[in-house]
Amino acid sequence: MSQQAIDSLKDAVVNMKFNDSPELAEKCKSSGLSAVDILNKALLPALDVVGKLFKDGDYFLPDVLMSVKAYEGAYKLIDDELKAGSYKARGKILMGTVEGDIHEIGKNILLALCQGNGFEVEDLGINVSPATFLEKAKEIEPDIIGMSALLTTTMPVMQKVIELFAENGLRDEYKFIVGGSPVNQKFADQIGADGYGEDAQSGIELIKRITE
Ligand code: B12
Repeated sequence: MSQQAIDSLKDAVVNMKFNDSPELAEKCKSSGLSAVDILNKALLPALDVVGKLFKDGDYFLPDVLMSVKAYEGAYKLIDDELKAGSYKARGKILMGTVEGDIHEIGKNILLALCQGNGFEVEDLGINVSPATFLEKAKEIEPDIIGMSALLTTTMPVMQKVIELFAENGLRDEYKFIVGGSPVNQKFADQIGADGYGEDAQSGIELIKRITE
């Protein structure tokens, strides 16, 4: 029964059935599965499949967004239980799209994966200034600060963020990771970032490596 519920929920997320996913998550719960099980056995493997379909060109952006919507609808139902402490957070991630840039889809997918993997997430949103990164980091003391940029013109802001932390004597308090389609490992090295992720999957693997 519970395996069937898991399979149906996973199928709903992979196949973008966002109207069905909340009810299917509810069914998983009533069949006795814990939030952690629902996350690890259905939602995460589903996002994994979606990520691969996108990478292989079988899914396009609207497909990914609808799958993420299906994921979010189900995730909402287990969020409280996860946050209640039955699942110890693996680390805290502060993330935002840098100043001048309003692209957020990739960042949001990575954040969904972070949440799904049990990380605590603080999303600064889009168009985030270096000062805001600094202010929020001081307040919540994250393990990792993630920055996203989709424009070649906004990539340099990532360096400004790291420099501002350095000027305030806080560079080594945090690990900085960067991503977004124009960003690459070489650029990450140039600006002194601690890591680069090509896509959400490699992003989450990087985050796990850093926090392990
Ligand atoms: C959707 C989109 C928009 C939407 C954004 C909507 C939204 N809510 O995000 C809208 C229409 C608003 C938009 C606006 C603009 N856009 Co636009 N946009 C795109 C488009 C088509 C898709 C971007 C996207 O979401 N990709 C899908 C996601 C899943 O991929 P991703 O963002 O790369 O993220 C993945 C990885 O990079 C990584 N990742 C991302 N962030 C991070 C962070 C970390 C820490 C890690 C580890 C990993 C990671 O993981 C993600 C998941 O796998 C791209 C073209 C393209 N094919 O990329 C152009 C594109 C990025 N846009 C472009 C441009 C020029 C603009 C505009 C300037 C257009 C204009 N003249 O107004 C404005 C800019 C506004 C601004 N100030 O930001 C150019 C950029 C060119 C350049 N090299 O600078 C592109 C490349 C289109 C093009 N070929 O010309 N855009």
